[in-house]
Amino acid sequence: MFTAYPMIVETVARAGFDSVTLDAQHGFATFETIAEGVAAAALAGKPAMVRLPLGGFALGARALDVGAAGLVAPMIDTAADARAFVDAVKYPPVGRRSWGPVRAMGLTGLSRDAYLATANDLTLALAMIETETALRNVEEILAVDGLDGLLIGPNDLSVSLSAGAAVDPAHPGVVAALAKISAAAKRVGKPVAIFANTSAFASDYVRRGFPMIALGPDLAFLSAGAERALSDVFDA
Ligand code: 3PY
Ligand code: MG
Repeated sequence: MFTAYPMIVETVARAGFDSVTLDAQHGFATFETIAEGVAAAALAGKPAMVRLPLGGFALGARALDVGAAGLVAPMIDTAADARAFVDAVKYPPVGRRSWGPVRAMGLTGLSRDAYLATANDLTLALAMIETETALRNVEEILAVDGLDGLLIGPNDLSVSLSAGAAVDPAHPGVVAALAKISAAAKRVGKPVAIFANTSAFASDYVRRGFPMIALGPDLAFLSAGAERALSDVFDA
């Protein structure tokens, strides 16, 4: 979600999605609005994920502390990038996450010991694969212990594969990459999610078997609803 205003997060969370993702890379999410957004999603009974800014792993650990259910790290190009991400957001022995999940314990109702024992499994760390370099290194990235899965960014991937010529998630190189990434992830038993710009792309990704699809952004829902409301009045 681009907007991080709690009422909008709650409204989208109530629309039937399994979870919402607050975007601190391109959207307006900050630590304060992540804290509010996680609570707003919880009111709707839904988990909230957070997409981090580039290299913003410290924000990721703080987002988990206030109850985010998972994190999406953009532009992970190498196993070392993935390792740095995991180090910041998973507790030992997997990573080096620092202790302080006061709000997360409140939201989950877990005691300190229970939270420490389960947090690494209960919180998702997903690495975005969205460059030609990441595509080349996808097997090494997937092999990083503690990394739970991948999320494909087809827009950036198309920009990278076309050497900056186009933003086109239907680019043949991107379509070929979907199969390559999915096959590599299947071999190690990790899930692959994907971002869909439109419902048509999302339907295609459902047909291709992606278990998790990030459909959005919320501003597109708002503008589609506004346009339809107007056309229902004047074009009917
Ligand atoms: C991409 O497609 O590049 C994304 O990051 C989706 O948000
Ligand atoms: Mg991207």
